[in-house]
Amino acid sequence: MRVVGLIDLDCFYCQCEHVRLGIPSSTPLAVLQWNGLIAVNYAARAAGVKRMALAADAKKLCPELVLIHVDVIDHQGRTIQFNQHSKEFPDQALSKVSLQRYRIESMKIMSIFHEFCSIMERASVDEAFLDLSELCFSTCSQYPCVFEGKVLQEEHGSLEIDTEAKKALAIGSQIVASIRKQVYDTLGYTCSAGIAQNKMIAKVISSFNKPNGQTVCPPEYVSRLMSTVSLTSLRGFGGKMGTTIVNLLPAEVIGENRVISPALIKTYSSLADFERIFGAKNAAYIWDCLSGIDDDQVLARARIKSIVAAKQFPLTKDIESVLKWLMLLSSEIYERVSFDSQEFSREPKSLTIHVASVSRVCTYPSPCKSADEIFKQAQSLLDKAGGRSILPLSYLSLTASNFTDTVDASKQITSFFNLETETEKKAVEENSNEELHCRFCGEPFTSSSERMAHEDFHFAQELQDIEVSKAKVRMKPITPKSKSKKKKSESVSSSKSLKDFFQVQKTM
Ligand code: TTP
Ligand code: CA
Ligand code: CA
Repeated sequence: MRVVGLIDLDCFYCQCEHVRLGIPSSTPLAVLQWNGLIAVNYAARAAGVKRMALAADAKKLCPELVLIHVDVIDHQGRTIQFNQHSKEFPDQALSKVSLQRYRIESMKIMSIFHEFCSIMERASVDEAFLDLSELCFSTCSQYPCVFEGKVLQEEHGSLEIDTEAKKALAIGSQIVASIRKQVYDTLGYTCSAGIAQNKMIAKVISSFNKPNGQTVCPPEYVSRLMSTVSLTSLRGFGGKMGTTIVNLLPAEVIGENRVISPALIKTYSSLADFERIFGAKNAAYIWDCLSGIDDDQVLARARIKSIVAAKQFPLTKDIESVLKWLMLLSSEIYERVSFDSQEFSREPKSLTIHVASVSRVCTYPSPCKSADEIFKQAQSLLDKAGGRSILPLSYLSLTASNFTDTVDASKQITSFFNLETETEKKAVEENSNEELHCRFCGEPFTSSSERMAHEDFHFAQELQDIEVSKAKVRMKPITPKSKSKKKKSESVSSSKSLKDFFQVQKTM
Protein backbone atom coordinates (compact mmCIF):
# COMPACT_ATOMS: atom_id res chain seq x y z
CA MET A 1 0.00 0.00 0.00
CA ARG A 2 1.36 3.39 -1.01
CA VAL A 3 0.67 6.76 0.57
CA VAL A 4 0.52 9.60 -1.93
CA GLY A 5 -0.10 13.26 -1.14
CA LEU A 6 -1.09 15.95 -3.62
CA ILE A 7 -0.56 19.47 -2.31
CA ASP A 8 -2.06 22.37 -4.26
CA LEU A 9 -1.82 26.06 -3.41
CA ASP A 10 -5.10 27.91 -2.84
CA CYS A 11 -5.82 30.59 -5.48
CA PHE A 12 -2.12 30.62 -6.18
CA TYR A 13 -1.49 33.78 -8.20
CA CYS A 14 -3.81 35.72 -5.84
CA GLN A 15 -1.89 34.58 -2.76
CA CYS A 16 1.38 35.66 -4.39
CA GLU A 17 -0.15 39.14 -4.77
CA HIS A 18 -1.62 39.21 -1.23
CA VAL A 19 1.80 38.49 0.24
CA ARG A 20 3.72 40.80 -2.12
CA LEU A 21 1.40 43.76 -1.60
CA GLY A 22 0.43 43.16 2.04
CA ILE A 23 -3.27 42.89 1.25
CA PRO A 24 -5.26 40.82 3.80
CA SER A 25 -6.69 37.57 2.41
CA SER A 26 -10.18 38.68 3.50
CA THR A 27 -10.10 41.39 0.79
CA PRO A 28 -11.66 40.14 -2.45
CA LEU A 29 -8.87 40.05 -5.01
CA ALA A 30 -8.37 38.72 -8.51
CA VAL A 31 -5.38 38.55 -10.82
CA LEU A 32 -5.94 40.02 -14.22
CA GLN A 33 -4.40 39.28 -17.59
CA TRP A 34 -5.47 42.04 -19.99
CA ASN A 35 -9.21 42.22 -19.39
CA GLY A 36 -9.84 38.74 -18.03
CA LEU A 37 -9.48 37.18 -14.59
CA ILE A 38 -6.99 34.32 -14.43
CA ALA A 39 -7.12 33.76 -10.64
CA VAL A 40 -9.78 34.64 -8.09
CA ASN A 41 -9.35 34.53 -4.31
CA TYR A 42 -11.83 32.89 -1.96
CA ALA A 43 -13.33 36.17 -0.66
CA ALA A 44 -14.13 37.15 -4.25
CA ARG A 45 -15.45 33.66 -5.08
CA ALA A 46 -17.89 34.06 -2.15
CA ALA A 47 -19.21 37.15 -3.92
CA GLY A 48 -19.78 35.13 -7.11
CA VAL A 49 -16.68 36.21 -9.02
CA LYS A 50 -15.41 33.49 -11.35
CA ARG A 51 -12.20 32.79 -13.24
CA MET A 52 -12.32 33.92 -16.88
CA ALA A 53 -14.84 36.66 -16.10
CA LEU A 54 -14.21 40.08 -17.59
CA ALA A 55 -12.79 42.69 -15.21
CA ALA A 56 -15.73 45.04 -15.68
CA ASP A 57 -18.33 42.31 -15.03
CA ALA A 58 -16.46 41.16 -11.92
CA LYS A 59 -16.33 44.73 -10.59
CA LYS A 60 -20.09 45.07 -11.07
CA LEU A 61 -20.63 41.89 -9.08
CA CYS A 62 -18.17 42.80 -6.36
CA PRO A 63 -17.37 46.55 -6.32
CA GLU A 64 -14.70 46.22 -3.60
CA LEU A 65 -12.77 43.69 -5.71
CA VAL A 66 -9.04 44.52 -5.95
CA LEU A 67 -7.67 43.76 -9.40
CA ILE A 68 -3.96 43.19 -9.81
CA HIS A 69 -2.61 42.87 -13.31
CA VAL A 70 0.17 40.33 -13.92
CA ASP A 71 3.62 41.79 -14.71
CA VAL A 72 4.24 42.66 -18.33
CA ILE A 73 7.38 43.26 -20.37
CA ASP A 74 7.25 46.34 -22.58
CA HIS A 75 8.90 46.91 -25.96
CA GLN A 76 12.04 48.22 -24.31
CA GLY A 77 12.33 44.95 -22.42
CA ARG A 78 11.38 46.54 -19.07
CA THR A 79 9.29 44.56 -16.61
CA ILE A 80 6.31 46.64 -15.47
CA GLN A 81 4.71 45.73 -12.14
CA PHE A 82 1.24 46.66 -10.92
CA ASN A 83 -0.36 47.04 -7.51
CA GLN A 84 -3.65 47.93 -5.84
CA HIS A 85 -3.07 51.62 -6.62
CA SER A 86 -2.34 51.19 -10.34
CA LYS A 87 -4.72 53.39 -12.30
CA GLU A 88 -4.11 51.96 -15.75
CA PHE A 89 -3.82 48.46 -17.08
CA PRO A 90 -1.25 47.60 -19.75
CA ASP A 91 -1.92 47.68 -23.46
CA GLN A 92 -1.97 44.21 -24.94
CA ALA A 93 -0.80 45.59 -28.27
CA LEU A 94 2.37 46.97 -26.69
CA SER A 95 3.44 44.41 -24.12
CA LYS A 96 3.74 40.77 -23.21
CA VAL A 97 2.74 38.96 -20.03
CA SER A 98 5.50 37.81 -17.66
CA LEU A 99 4.65 35.02 -15.24
CA GLN A 100 8.15 34.90 -13.81
CA ARG A 101 7.02 36.14 -10.38
CA TYR A 102 4.83 33.06 -9.95
CA ARG A 103 7.52 30.73 -11.26
CA ILE A 104 9.92 32.05 -8.63
CA GLU A 105 7.36 31.56 -5.84
CA SER A 106 6.63 28.09 -7.21
CA MET A 107 10.30 27.22 -6.96
CA LYS A 108 10.38 28.28 -3.29
CA ILE A 109 7.30 26.21 -2.49
CA MET A 110 8.64 23.13 -4.29
CA SER A 111 11.89 23.42 -2.34
CA ILE A 112 9.94 23.20 0.92
CA PHE A 113 8.01 20.16 -0.31
CA HIS A 114 11.31 18.59 -1.29
CA GLU A 115 12.89 19.24 2.11
CA PHE A 116 10.26 16.91 3.57
CA CYS A 117 9.95 14.36 0.79
CA SER A 118 12.46 13.72 -1.98
CA ILE A 119 10.09 11.53 -4.00
CA MET A 120 8.27 14.50 -5.42
CA GLU A 121 6.68 15.19 -8.80
CA ARG A 122 5.88 18.77 -9.69
CA ALA A 123 2.52 18.48 -11.44
CA SER A 124 2.03 22.16 -12.28
CA VAL A 125 3.10 25.63 -11.20
CA ASP A 126 1.28 25.26 -7.86
CA GLU A 127 0.97 21.57 -7.09
CA ALA A 128 3.05 18.46 -6.55
CA PHE A 129 2.63 14.78 -5.79
CA LEU A 130 4.64 13.33 -2.92
CA ASP A 131 5.20 9.62 -2.43
CA LEU A 132 5.13 9.42 1.35
CA SER A 133 5.10 5.61 1.64
CA GLU A 134 8.63 5.09 2.95
CA LEU A 135 8.55 8.25 5.01
CA CYS A 136 5.41 7.08 6.76
CA PHE A 137 7.18 3.97 7.99
CA SER A 138 10.50 5.62 8.84
CA THR A 139 9.01 8.57 10.72
CA CYS A 140 5.90 7.00 12.23
CA SER A 141 7.26 7.35 15.78
CA GLN A 142 7.55 11.15 15.35
CA TYR A 143 3.89 11.69 14.61
CA PRO A 144 0.70 10.89 16.53
CA CYS A 145 -1.19 8.08 14.84
CA VAL A 146 -4.39 10.05 14.22
CA PHE A 147 -5.86 11.45 11.03
CA GLU A 148 -5.27 15.09 10.27
CA GLY A 149 -7.95 16.73 8.09
CA LYS A 150 -11.30 15.62 6.79
CA VAL A 151 -11.59 11.84 6.47
CA LEU A 152 -13.97 10.46 3.87
CA GLN A 153 -16.21 7.83 5.40
CA GLU A 154 -19.55 6.11 4.99
CA GLU A 155 -22.35 7.49 7.15
CA HIS A 156 -21.81 4.97 9.92
CA GLY A 157 -18.18 4.25 9.15
CA SER A 158 -15.51 4.13 11.81
CA LEU A 159 -12.45 6.35 12.04
CA GLU A 160 -10.63 3.77 14.06
CA ILE A 161 -7.08 3.20 12.84
CA ASP A 162 -7.38 -0.55 12.82
CA THR A 163 -5.28 -1.56 9.81
CA GLU A 164 -1.69 -0.97 8.66
CA ALA A 165 -3.04 0.87 5.62
CA LYS A 166 -5.02 3.31 7.76
CA LYS A 167 -2.04 3.79 10.05
CA ALA A 168 0.16 4.71 7.09
CA LEU A 169 -2.47 7.12 5.77
CA ALA A 170 -2.82 8.74 9.20
CA ILE A 171 0.94 9.34 9.40
CA GLY A 172 0.86 10.58 5.80
CA SER A 173 -1.83 13.08 6.74
CA GLN A 174 0.34 14.29 9.64
CA ILE A 175 3.36 14.76 7.35
CA VAL A 176 1.29 16.66 4.78
CA ALA A 177 -0.11 18.91 7.52
CA SER A 178 3.45 19.69 8.66
CA ILE A 179 4.50 20.53 5.08
CA ARG A 180 1.51 22.84 4.66
CA LYS A 181 2.33 24.53 7.95
CA GLN A 182 5.94 25.01 6.88
CA VAL A 183 4.83 26.62 3.60
CA TYR A 184 2.56 28.97 5.52
CA ASP A 185 5.12 29.81 8.22
CA THR A 186 7.90 30.42 5.70
CA LEU A 187 6.12 32.02 2.78
CA GLY A 188 2.66 32.95 4.06
CA TYR A 189 0.76 30.77 1.56
CA THR A 190 -2.05 28.37 2.40
CA CYS A 191 -2.49 25.15 0.49
CA SER A 192 -4.90 22.25 0.37
CA ALA A 193 -4.14 18.57 -0.05
CA GLY A 194 -5.40 15.07 -0.71
CA ILE A 195 -3.86 11.99 0.91
CA ALA A 196 -4.70 8.58 -0.52
CA GLN A 197 -3.32 5.30 -1.82
CA ASN A 198 -2.56 6.61 -5.32
CA LYS A 199 -2.11 9.76 -7.41
CA MET A 200 -5.51 9.71 -9.05
CA ILE A 201 -7.41 9.61 -5.76
CA ALA A 202 -5.08 12.06 -3.98
CA LYS A 203 -5.62 14.57 -6.80
CA VAL A 204 -9.39 14.32 -7.00
CA ILE A 205 -9.91 14.66 -3.22
CA SER A 206 -7.38 17.49 -2.84
CA SER A 207 -10.09 20.02 -3.72
CA PHE A 208 -12.73 18.61 -1.33
CA ASN A 209 -11.67 20.78 1.61
CA LYS A 210 -10.44 24.02 0.04
CA PRO A 211 -9.11 26.51 1.00
CA ASN A 212 -6.53 25.61 3.61
CA GLY A 213 -7.81 22.09 4.27
CA GLN A 214 -6.88 18.52 3.54
CA THR A 215 -8.81 15.33 2.86
CA VAL A 216 -7.90 11.69 3.47
CA CYS A 217 -9.47 8.78 1.60
CA PRO A 218 -9.19 5.44 3.48
CA PRO A 219 -9.06 2.33 1.24
CA GLU A 220 -12.58 1.23 2.19
CA TYR A 221 -14.03 4.48 0.86
CA VAL A 222 -12.51 4.16 -2.63
CA SER A 223 -15.46 2.31 -4.17
CA ARG A 224 -17.93 4.83 -2.73
CA LEU A 225 -15.76 7.64 -4.12
CA MET A 226 -15.82 6.03 -7.57
CA SER A 227 -19.61 6.07 -7.50
CA THR A 228 -19.90 9.71 -6.45
CA VAL A 229 -17.23 11.66 -8.37
CA SER A 230 -17.65 12.47 -12.02
CA LEU A 231 -15.38 10.54 -14.36
CA THR A 232 -14.19 13.73 -16.03
CA SER A 233 -12.96 15.16 -12.72
CA LEU A 234 -10.42 12.33 -12.50
CA ARG A 235 -6.83 12.97 -13.50
CA GLY A 236 -6.37 11.67 -17.04
CA PHE A 237 -10.09 11.74 -17.92
CA GLY A 238 -10.74 15.47 -18.16
CA GLY A 239 -10.46 15.70 -21.95
CA LYS A 240 -10.98 13.60 -25.03
CA MET A 241 -10.46 10.31 -23.18
CA GLY A 242 -13.19 11.08 -20.63
CA THR A 243 -15.60 12.34 -23.28
CA THR A 244 -15.07 9.23 -25.42
CA ILE A 245 -15.85 6.99 -22.45
CA VAL A 246 -18.90 9.00 -21.31
CA ASN A 247 -20.25 8.80 -24.86
CA LEU A 248 -20.28 5.01 -24.62
CA LEU A 249 -23.31 5.37 -22.35
CA PRO A 250 -26.80 5.40 -23.88
CA ALA A 251 -28.01 8.99 -24.32
CA GLU A 252 -30.89 8.50 -21.87
CA VAL A 253 -28.47 7.41 -19.13
CA ILE A 254 -26.40 10.56 -19.70
CA GLY A 255 -29.59 12.62 -19.54
CA GLU A 256 -30.90 10.98 -16.36
CA ASN A 257 -27.75 11.22 -14.26
CA ARG A 258 -26.39 14.45 -12.89
CA VAL A 259 -23.02 12.84 -12.20
CA ILE A 260 -21.50 10.38 -14.65
CA SER A 261 -19.32 8.42 -12.25
CA PRO A 262 -16.77 5.70 -13.04
CA ALA A 263 -19.10 3.20 -11.32
CA LEU A 264 -21.98 4.20 -13.63
CA ILE A 265 -19.73 3.70 -16.66
CA LYS A 266 -18.80 0.23 -15.43
CA THR A 267 -22.46 -0.67 -15.05
CA TYR A 268 -23.23 0.11 -18.67
CA SER A 269 -20.04 -0.98 -20.42
CA SER A 270 -17.68 -3.90 -20.34
CA LEU A 271 -13.96 -4.42 -20.56
CA ALA A 272 -14.58 -5.84 -24.06
CA ASP A 273 -16.13 -2.51 -25.16
CA PHE A 274 -13.01 -0.73 -23.98
CA GLU A 275 -10.73 -3.27 -25.67
CA ARG A 276 -12.42 -2.60 -29.00
CA ILE A 277 -11.78 1.13 -28.69
CA PHE A 278 -8.50 1.40 -26.83
CA GLY A 279 -6.79 -1.96 -27.38
CA ALA A 280 -6.38 -4.71 -24.75
CA LYS A 281 -3.51 -3.22 -22.76
CA ASN A 282 -4.96 0.26 -22.54
CA ALA A 283 -8.43 -1.05 -21.79
CA ALA A 284 -7.12 -2.95 -18.77
CA TYR A 285 -5.44 0.20 -17.51
CA ILE A 286 -8.57 2.32 -17.96
CA TRP A 287 -10.76 -0.36 -16.38
CA ASP A 288 -8.51 -0.32 -13.31
CA CYS A 289 -8.76 3.48 -13.09
CA LEU A 290 -12.55 3.20 -13.08
CA SER A 291 -12.21 1.07 -9.94
CA GLY A 292 -9.89 3.61 -8.31
CA ILE A 293 -6.73 1.61 -9.06
CA ASP A 294 -3.82 3.68 -10.38
CA ASP A 295 -0.23 2.43 -10.36
CA ASP A 296 1.25 5.59 -11.85
CA GLN A 297 4.49 6.31 -9.97
CA VAL A 298 5.42 9.61 -8.39
CA LEU A 299 8.44 10.55 -10.51
CA ALA A 300 10.59 13.64 -10.31
CA ARG A 301 10.59 15.45 -13.63
CA ALA A 302 13.78 16.33 -15.37
CA ARG A 303 15.00 19.85 -15.81
CA ILE A 304 13.18 21.38 -18.75
CA LYS A 305 14.88 20.91 -22.10
CA SER A 306 14.03 24.30 -23.56
CA ILE A 307 12.65 27.70 -22.69
CA VAL A 308 10.04 29.02 -25.11
CA ALA A 309 8.74 32.59 -25.37
CA ALA A 310 5.88 33.05 -27.84
CA LYS A 311 3.59 35.88 -28.83
CA GLN A 312 0.42 36.01 -30.91
CA PHE A 313 -0.30 39.55 -32.12
CA PRO A 314 -2.62 41.32 -34.58
CA LEU A 315 -1.63 40.47 -38.16
CA THR A 316 0.88 43.07 -39.33
CA LYS A 317 2.82 43.92 -42.49
CA ASP A 318 4.98 46.37 -40.62
CA ILE A 319 8.50 45.02 -40.01
CA GLU A 320 9.08 47.61 -37.28
CA SER A 321 6.25 46.29 -35.17
CA VAL A 322 7.42 42.68 -35.73
CA LEU A 323 10.85 43.76 -34.49
CA LYS A 324 9.25 45.27 -31.41
CA TRP A 325 7.65 41.94 -30.59
CA LEU A 326 10.98 40.23 -31.23
CA MET A 327 12.63 42.59 -28.75
CA LEU A 328 10.01 41.72 -26.19
CA LEU A 329 10.49 37.98 -26.69
CA SER A 330 14.26 38.47 -26.46
CA SER A 331 13.78 40.16 -23.07
CA GLU A 332 11.62 37.33 -21.82
CA ILE A 333 14.13 34.72 -22.99
CA TYR A 334 16.95 36.67 -21.36
CA GLU A 335 15.09 36.93 -18.05
CA ARG A 336 14.07 33.28 -17.94
CA VAL A 337 17.43 31.92 -19.10
CA SER A 338 19.21 34.04 -16.44
CA PHE A 339 16.91 32.63 -13.77
CA ASP A 340 17.37 29.11 -15.08
CA SER A 341 21.16 29.36 -15.14
CA GLN A 342 21.26 30.52 -11.51
CA GLU A 343 19.07 27.62 -10.46
CA PHE A 344 20.66 24.89 -12.55
CA SER A 345 24.18 26.10 -13.34
CA ARG A 346 23.77 25.63 -17.07
CA GLU A 347 23.39 27.66 -20.22
CA PRO A 348 21.69 27.14 -23.56
CA LYS A 349 23.77 26.61 -26.68
CA SER A 350 21.03 27.24 -29.26
CA LEU A 351 18.59 29.99 -30.03
CA THR A 352 15.76 29.16 -32.45
CA ILE A 353 13.15 31.34 -34.10
CA HIS A 354 9.83 29.86 -35.25
CA VAL A 355 8.07 32.11 -37.68
CA ALA A 356 5.57 31.46 -40.49
CA SER A 357 6.18 27.67 -40.36
CA VAL A 358 9.93 28.24 -40.68
CA SER A 359 12.55 27.57 -38.00
CA ARG A 360 16.08 28.99 -37.97
CA VAL A 361 18.74 28.19 -35.38
CA CYS A 362 21.93 29.93 -34.28
CA THR A 363 24.33 29.80 -31.36
CA TYR A 364 23.02 31.33 -28.15
CA PRO A 365 25.21 34.35 -27.22
CA SER A 366 27.72 33.42 -24.52
CA PRO A 367 28.41 35.02 -22.14
CA CYS A 368 25.11 36.84 -22.54
CA LYS A 369 24.99 40.12 -20.64
CA SER A 370 21.80 41.71 -21.97
CA ALA A 371 18.54 41.11 -23.83
CA ASP A 372 19.99 43.24 -26.64
CA GLU A 373 22.51 40.53 -27.48
CA ILE A 374 19.68 38.03 -27.90
CA PHE A 375 17.71 40.54 -29.91
CA LYS A 376 20.61 41.00 -32.36
CA GLN A 377 20.84 37.25 -32.91
CA ALA A 378 17.07 36.95 -33.19
CA GLN A 379 17.02 39.73 -35.79
CA SER A 380 19.52 37.93 -37.98
CA LEU A 381 17.52 34.71 -37.56
CA LEU A 382 14.42 36.57 -38.73
CA ASP A 383 16.38 37.73 -41.80
CA LYS A 384 17.49 34.17 -42.49
CA ALA A 385 13.87 33.03 -42.20
CA GLY A 386 12.97 35.43 -45.02
CA GLY A 387 12.82 38.87 -43.41
CA ARG A 388 10.28 41.17 -45.02
CA SER A 389 9.29 38.48 -47.53
CA ILE A 390 7.43 36.49 -44.84
CA LEU A 391 5.19 39.41 -43.87
CA PRO A 392 2.39 39.73 -42.87
CA LEU A 393 2.88 37.93 -39.55
CA SER A 394 0.80 37.31 -36.45
CA TYR A 395 2.99 34.89 -34.47
CA LEU A 396 6.60 34.68 -33.35
CA SER A 397 8.43 32.43 -30.94
CA LEU A 398 11.98 32.18 -29.63
CA THR A 399 13.39 29.06 -28.00
CA ALA A 400 16.56 28.64 -25.95
CA SER A 401 17.65 25.00 -25.90
CA ASN A 402 20.50 22.54 -26.00
CA PHE A 403 21.64 23.26 -22.43
CA THR A 404 25.07 22.38 -21.12
CA ASP A 405 26.23 22.49 -17.50
CA THR A 406 28.45 25.44 -16.62
CA VAL A 407 29.99 23.71 -13.60
CA ASP A 408 31.01 20.14 -13.05
CA ALA A 409 27.79 18.26 -12.25
CA SER A 410 29.39 16.67 -9.18
CA LYS A 411 30.10 20.12 -7.71
CA GLN A 412 26.62 21.50 -8.29
CA ILE A 413 24.49 22.46 -5.34
CA THR A 414 21.92 19.70 -5.41
CA SER A 415 18.62 21.40 -5.94
CA PHE A 416 15.62 19.13 -6.07
CA PHE A 417 15.46 19.26 -9.85
CA ASN A 418 19.03 18.05 -10.10
CA LEU A 419 18.52 15.04 -7.90
CA GLU A 420 17.91 12.46 -10.57
CA THR A 421 17.90 8.91 -9.38
CA GLU A 422 18.53 6.11 -11.83
CA THR A 423 14.79 5.49 -12.18
CA GLU A 424 14.17 9.17 -12.75
CA LYS A 425 16.92 9.35 -15.37
CA LYS A 426 15.34 6.45 -17.16
CA ALA A 427 11.98 8.17 -17.09
CA VAL A 428 13.57 11.29 -18.51
CA GLU A 429 15.12 9.41 -21.37
CA GLU A 430 11.82 7.75 -22.11
CA ASN A 431 10.00 11.06 -21.97
CA SER A 432 12.41 12.63 -24.39
CA ASN A 433 11.22 10.23 -27.07
CA GLU A 434 7.65 11.02 -26.29
CA GLU A 435 5.81 13.47 -28.49
CA LEU A 436 3.90 16.12 -26.60
CA HIS A 437 1.59 18.40 -28.45
CA CYS A 438 0.12 21.74 -27.58
CA ARG A 439 -3.51 21.17 -26.67
CA PHE A 440 -4.61 24.08 -28.79
CA CYS A 441 -2.49 24.28 -31.94
CA GLY A 442 -0.93 20.82 -32.01
CA GLU A 443 2.66 22.10 -32.04
CA PRO A 444 4.98 19.28 -30.88
CA PHE A 445 7.30 19.60 -27.85
CA THR A 446 9.77 17.34 -26.15
CA SER A 447 8.78 18.15 -22.56
CA SER A 448 5.60 19.06 -20.78
CA SER A 449 7.24 22.11 -19.16
CA GLU A 450 8.15 23.40 -22.60
CA ARG A 451 4.61 22.82 -23.75
CA MET A 452 3.25 24.56 -20.65
CA ALA A 453 5.29 27.67 -21.43
CA HIS A 454 4.03 27.66 -25.01
CA GLU A 455 0.42 27.28 -23.84
CA ASP A 456 0.67 30.49 -21.80
CA PHE A 457 0.24 32.42 -25.00
CA HIS A 458 -2.86 30.50 -26.03
CA PHE A 459 -4.34 31.30 -22.65
CA ALA A 460 -3.71 35.00 -23.23
CA GLN A 461 -5.19 34.65 -26.68
CA GLU A 462 -8.32 33.09 -25.29
CA LEU A 463 -8.77 35.99 -22.91
CA GLN A 464 -8.39 38.33 -25.86
CA ASP A 465 -11.07 36.42 -27.76
CA ILE A 466 -13.40 36.69 -24.80
CA GLU A 467 -12.84 40.41 -24.72
CA VAL A 468 -13.62 40.77 -28.40
CA SER A 469 -16.79 38.73 -28.36
CA LYS A 470 -17.81 39.93 -24.88
CA ALA A 471 -18.91 36.41 -24.24
CA LYS A 472 -17.47 33.49 -22.36
CA VAL A 473 -15.89 31.07 -24.76
CA ARG A 474 -14.24 27.80 -24.05
CA MET A 475 -11.08 26.75 -25.78
CA LYS A 476 -11.67 23.57 -27.68
CA PRO A 477 -8.57 21.40 -27.60
CA ILE A 478 -7.86 19.94 -30.99
CA THR A 479 -6.53 16.51 -31.78
CA PRO A 480 -2.75 16.73 -31.83
CA LYS A 481 -1.11 16.59 -35.24
CA SER A 482 -0.15 13.01 -35.71
CA LYS A 483 2.05 11.41 -38.31
CA SER A 484 -0.64 8.83 -39.05
CA LYS A 485 -3.95 10.65 -39.15
CA LYS A 486 -6.85 8.47 -37.99
CA LYS A 487 -10.37 8.59 -39.28
CA LYS A 488 -12.96 9.53 -36.67
CA SER A 489 -14.52 6.09 -36.54
CA GLU A 490 -11.26 4.19 -36.40
CA SER A 491 -10.42 2.35 -33.19
CA VAL A 492 -7.56 3.62 -31.05
CA SER A 493 -5.46 0.69 -30.12
CA SER A 494 -1.79 1.66 -30.01
CA SER A 495 -0.23 2.97 -26.82
CA LYS A 496 0.86 6.10 -28.71
CA SER A 497 -2.76 6.83 -29.49
CA LEU A 498 -3.70 6.46 -25.85
CA LYS A 499 -0.98 8.96 -24.97
CA ASP A 500 -2.66 11.36 -27.38
CA PHE A 501 -5.89 10.84 -25.52
CA PHE A 502 -4.23 11.68 -22.24
CA GLN A 503 -2.15 14.57 -23.50
CA VAL A 504 -4.96 16.61 -24.90
CA GLN A 505 -6.51 17.03 -21.49
CA LYS A 506 -3.59 17.63 -19.08
CA THR A 507 -3.93 20.91 -17.25
CA MET A 508 -1.21 23.26 -16.14
P1 TTP B 1 -5.24 26.34 -10.16
O1 TTP B 1 -4.53 25.51 -9.13
O2 TTP B 1 -6.09 25.62 -11.15
O3 TTP B 1 -6.21 27.39 -9.46
P2 TTP B 1 -5.95 28.35 -8.24
O4 TTP B 1 -4.72 27.99 -7.50
O5 TTP B 1 -6.05 29.77 -8.70
O6 TTP B 1 -7.24 28.09 -7.34
P3 TTP B 1 -7.59 26.82 -6.42
O7 TTP B 1 -7.60 27.35 -5.02
O8 TTP B 1 -8.94 26.41 -6.89
O9 TTP B 1 -6.54 25.77 -6.65
O10 TTP B 1 -4.18 27.18 -10.97
C1 TTP B 1 -2.99 27.71 -10.36
C2 TTP B 1 -2.65 29.05 -11.00
O11 TTP B 1 -2.43 28.89 -12.40
C3 TTP B 1 -3.78 30.05 -10.87
O12 TTP B 1 -3.69 30.80 -9.66
C4 TTP B 1 -3.63 30.90 -12.09
C5 TTP B 1 -2.95 30.01 -13.12
N1 TTP B 1 -3.89 29.54 -14.16
C6 TTP B 1 -3.92 30.19 -15.38
O13 TTP B 1 -3.18 31.15 -15.60
N2 TTP B 1 -4.77 29.73 -16.33
C7 TTP B 1 -5.61 28.67 -16.15
O14 TTP B 1 -6.39 28.29 -17.04
C8 TTP B 1 -5.58 28.01 -14.89
C9 TTP B 1 -6.49 26.83 -14.63
C10 TTP B 1 -4.71 28.48 -13.94
CA1 CA C 1 -4.28 25.81 -6.87
CA1 CA D 1 -3.26 23.58 -9.33
